[in-house]
Amino acid sequence: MAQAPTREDKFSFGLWTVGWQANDMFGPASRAPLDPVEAVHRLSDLGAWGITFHDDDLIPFGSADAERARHLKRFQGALDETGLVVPMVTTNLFSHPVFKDGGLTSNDRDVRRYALRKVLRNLDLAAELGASTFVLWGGREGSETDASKDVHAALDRYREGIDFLAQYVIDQGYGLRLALEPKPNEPRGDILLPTIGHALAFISTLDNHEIVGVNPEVGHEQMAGLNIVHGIGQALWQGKLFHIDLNGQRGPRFDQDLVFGHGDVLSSFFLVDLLEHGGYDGPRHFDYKPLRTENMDGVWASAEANMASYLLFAERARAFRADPEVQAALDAALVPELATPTLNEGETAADLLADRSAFEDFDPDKAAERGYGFIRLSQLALEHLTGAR
Ligand code: GLT
Ligand code: MN
Ligand code: MN
Repeated sequence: MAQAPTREDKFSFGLWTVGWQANDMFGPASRAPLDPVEAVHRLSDLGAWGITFHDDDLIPFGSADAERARHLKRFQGALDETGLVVPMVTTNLFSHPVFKDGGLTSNDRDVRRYALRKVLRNLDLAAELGASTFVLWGGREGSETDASKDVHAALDRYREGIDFLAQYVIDQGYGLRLALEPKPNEPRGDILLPTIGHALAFISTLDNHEIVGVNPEVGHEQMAGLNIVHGIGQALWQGKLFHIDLNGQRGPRFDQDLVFGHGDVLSSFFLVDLLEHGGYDGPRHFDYKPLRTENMDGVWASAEANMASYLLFAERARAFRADPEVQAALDAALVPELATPTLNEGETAADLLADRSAFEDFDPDKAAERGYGFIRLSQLALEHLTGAR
């Protein structure tokens, strides 16, 4: 059994996760609506630290001002009672049919202006609630047919929109950073900024790139057949991992949003190892969908399962790293040697050319004889993961 989660673990959940009523393409909801106030209390009781939401999760789309204030007051009351925090807020630019061709990159300029207004209003709310991250998932930014979207212009508009929003955050003095969430497809046939790599490249073109990073989702990279551990590794390396959506996925297929650890187990283990030992101290945010087969008991069991999975992997990762046999295997595999720069300090091309040991006297055939021992290392990880060690 995993230890019980505490606030120090920084576990957070989207209101839309436990609140998902399980309506899918083939059938209507299988669960009743969940009151956000109850979600706050239940998550707090389970040991979570934070709750996140889209504007429309909390305040039904089109609510009048008084109605909006009433929803916010009730929610704030629940936060005050429990001590749960709101580390992240995001805007729904995908549900209402007005966004059927996107928000920030809709071909319709009026829709783009409306989308910016919707986000601005929500940025004010995020700042008011003390959030530090503002996520932008562009689920509808994309196309089904290449005839319909001028990608060059769409990226211009995307950049214009994100830079404008970031500038607003700076001008208002809000302590917020923006985090773009990549996804390859679904609901659009193809979504712009489909992977972590695309998003990082896009961010580097922004005027306000300092306050824009990524919010990668485990399953989204796996839908694209990519290695989430490498993706997160690069986001960390570039100082751009502002937030993360943890969940499970079994390979390239529809977005499953399984409980964390219920997809690719080995990858989940190495991901937790990276987050715990790679310098990430942000929220451990779960973005999953409780299975449609579950009633509310199952919903809360699934919330618990996400946190328990994470803690189990973290404990196993600690044991893996502390094991002297693992340390010896890492050394034998030269894993630590990769941290040594390839060139000596100040070494020039002339110096390298003059170093006969690097080329003339180097025997590639001999060097190729070495085995790296990666299988042994991998098996040691598996043994720790399965509790055999
Ligand atoms: C939606 C999507 C998620 C995003 C959410 C934030 S909304 O549920 O599937 O991956 O993180 O907009
Ligand atoms: Mn997500
Ligand atoms: Mn998803």
